[in-house]
Amino acid sequence: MNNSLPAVEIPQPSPRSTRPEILAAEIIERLTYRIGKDAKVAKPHDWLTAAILVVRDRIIDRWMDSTRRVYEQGDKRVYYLSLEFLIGRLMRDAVSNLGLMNELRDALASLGVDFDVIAGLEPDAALGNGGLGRLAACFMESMATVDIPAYGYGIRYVHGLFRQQMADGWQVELPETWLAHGNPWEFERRESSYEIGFGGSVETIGGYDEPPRYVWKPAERVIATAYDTPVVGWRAQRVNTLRLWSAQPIDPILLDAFNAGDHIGALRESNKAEALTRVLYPADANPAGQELRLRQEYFFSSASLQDILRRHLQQYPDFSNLPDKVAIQLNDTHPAVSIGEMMRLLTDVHGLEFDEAWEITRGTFSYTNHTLLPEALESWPVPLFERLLPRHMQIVYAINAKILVEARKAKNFSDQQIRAISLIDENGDRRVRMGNLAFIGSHSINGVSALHTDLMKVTVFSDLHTLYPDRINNKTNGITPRRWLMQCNPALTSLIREAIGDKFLDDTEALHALDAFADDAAFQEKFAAVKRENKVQLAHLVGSRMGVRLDPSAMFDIQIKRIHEYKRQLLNIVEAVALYDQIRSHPELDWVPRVKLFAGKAAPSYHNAKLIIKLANDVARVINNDPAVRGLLKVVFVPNYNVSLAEVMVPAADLSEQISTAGMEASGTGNMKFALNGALTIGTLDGANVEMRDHVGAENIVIFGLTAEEVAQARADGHEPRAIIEKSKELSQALDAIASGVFSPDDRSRFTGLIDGIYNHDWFMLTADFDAYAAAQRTVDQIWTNPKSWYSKTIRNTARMGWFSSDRTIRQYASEIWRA
Ligand code: T68
Repeated sequence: MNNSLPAVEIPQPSPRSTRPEILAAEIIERLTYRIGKDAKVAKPHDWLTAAILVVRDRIIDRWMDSTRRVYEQGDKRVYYLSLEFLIGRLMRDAVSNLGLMNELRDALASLGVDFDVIAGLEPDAALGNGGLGRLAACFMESMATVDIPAYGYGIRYVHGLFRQQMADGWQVELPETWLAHGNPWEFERRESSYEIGFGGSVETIGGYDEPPRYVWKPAERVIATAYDTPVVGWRAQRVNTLRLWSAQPIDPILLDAFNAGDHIGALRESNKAEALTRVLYPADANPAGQELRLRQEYFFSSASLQDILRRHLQQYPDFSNLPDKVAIQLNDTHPAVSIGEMMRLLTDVHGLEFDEAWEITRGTFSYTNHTLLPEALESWPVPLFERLLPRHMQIVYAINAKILVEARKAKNFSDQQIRAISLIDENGDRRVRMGNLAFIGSHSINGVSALHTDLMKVTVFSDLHTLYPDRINNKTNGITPRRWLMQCNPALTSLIREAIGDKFLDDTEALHALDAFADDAAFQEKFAAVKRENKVQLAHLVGSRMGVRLDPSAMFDIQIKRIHEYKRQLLNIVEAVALYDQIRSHPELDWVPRVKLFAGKAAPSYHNAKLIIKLANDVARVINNDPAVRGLLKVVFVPNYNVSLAEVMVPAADLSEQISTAGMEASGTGNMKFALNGALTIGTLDGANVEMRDHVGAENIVIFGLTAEEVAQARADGHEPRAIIEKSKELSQALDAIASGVFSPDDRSRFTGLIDGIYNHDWFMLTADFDAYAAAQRTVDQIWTNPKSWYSKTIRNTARMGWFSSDRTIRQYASEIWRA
């Protein structure tokens, strides 16, 4: 605001009407004047864009109002820094949260347009790999819902997570192009641009009788430009901002080079800058060790930090109150370099003393850990870090010196403990440990389920936990009930409203009232009818996409998530093979008809995960073509898993597979989505499954297998898979069938290596859990054959899952970490 301008009366725009006639008129207006199309020739995509523009206008008033309110009230702002936001489609979410669904449907219908058809054309914003990115999206919606002034910061990848195609049962990755038709939700903010440096050197100024000052002279610079997307909370109480950064060159074209005839060279800088935000790294559980990834991490951290500090100085004279007015949450270590960047900006740019800057930094940052897998902990080679970020390297050394002295003095740490907490890993190549940096630079470090948090304290962060015993805390994950119940399962939502009224729409824990209906025969029947209709819809999708016919009266048994050995899709497939064998040997028995559905993407470089996809498809081909098991067993791998596919599969599941090796899945969130939508869970005591059992009751979930403690013990004692396999006839037959090529007659040794891994080390304890898993599946069959019992349990799941709303999670972050 320029305060020297004369005060003029700015006419306020009138609030937008929500009457269908007005909405329809505005849609035509947008179609004509914004898109430049006549209604007679408009394509479905044009209608979608026009409808989004009309919806967007209904958001803007509230957006500005929310922004104004924080400023006027001097509220604390929360910044959620995440390299991933796995959003999916926005249309249904926005319209539903605005309470405009019926009005917009009617408006479009009056124009001869079907809402569901155009909503289905919206591409998924797939700016994330899996659970971590989806959690960030659920949190954004919940922060707006529970009225927390929050900004999400991330990268506007031009290409989100790859499209997965199957070629002869193998995963093939194709580029994803969500921006191809433009993105009507976003606002480009040219004025919010920052310079980001890389490389170069550091100059030291002064240092004799005054403290030295450091000036970083980067060798390369790019511009970060902001794109803002409004995020609407439930009932549109508040609208927050998701700010995604895009990289641009400082000089779009080197004219000298161009004029000298070097047409390609003239664009080199420009291409290099734009490459920075071109594509999402598709590796989920193992960090991508490449330079471009570190550049992405720093680029987005620096832009976000500069933006945050600028906003603070607009409102306050200095940074002394930063921890009272700003909370920055790091979504895993991917943005951890922000801690170094904050220190650099506060000391080198704004002139604070190191110690003062450190207090402010630690008071402002908090960090969420999402994995204990040692191979997934990020670390960067010192030479790379130093070359790209020379000033940050110095800052890392300075922080390290300070902390190590503290640890030796205050806690009398041994050399071994000092080595464990150091920011530099000195075993082998020297590397910067991003987990330790995030921990040391934060006042709060949280895990994402009770079990995961307990394990953090005794594994990865045991020595840091000894040094700072008050920092680690738990925030069990949650899911937004708007997307994962109300929008994806409207029929169930209506049924619940009929039964218990509307309270649960605003307070998911009010679902508890459904408990009273769990054994009500009439309610069970309606609940079953809703499930069946959802299964019919999924069967349609599978039929039209894959040409496979599914029988909706069979049990739909679903495992959908990233493909990873620790998630044990292989356990599920091996059990399917064993079951297939059993059915063939005993056709006279009363088998429960099952459809086993899988979906999920594998990291492109993860060989075994890709082999598991191929195995699922090979097994599916053999089983689905065998008349001996027709009507009893089917296996389907649905390609290209994404948020929109999950929205169809989750409501259609009878059985939810949550079968990771205990101690390895930090939380899981798919487990929560299924149970909320009335599926029974078969699972291990891992991640949030443990707390789900506590909430739904042990009699309403099927738990099997080793506990985390038993897994650790078995590994320590020397787990002997071969001995276990020899004792289990079903398991050894199934493994032999796979290894010998029964499912891969075209290449009999295709799976030999995969199965050898199980015989030789079986790190993921498939053999240890197999018999218990198979027995648990037969328990599931037993329950299924008694529909009364089945629906009594599944209704209780829906009734008791309210606690797993991300609104609850966010309230806990707000009161215990952010103090916002
Ligand atoms: C997941 N982590 C956890 N990581 O596996 C899951 N990693 O248990 C948990 O529920 C979820 O986080 C939310 O807390 C991930 O999804 C990644 O996607 C990832 C991405 C890049 C690098 C490393």
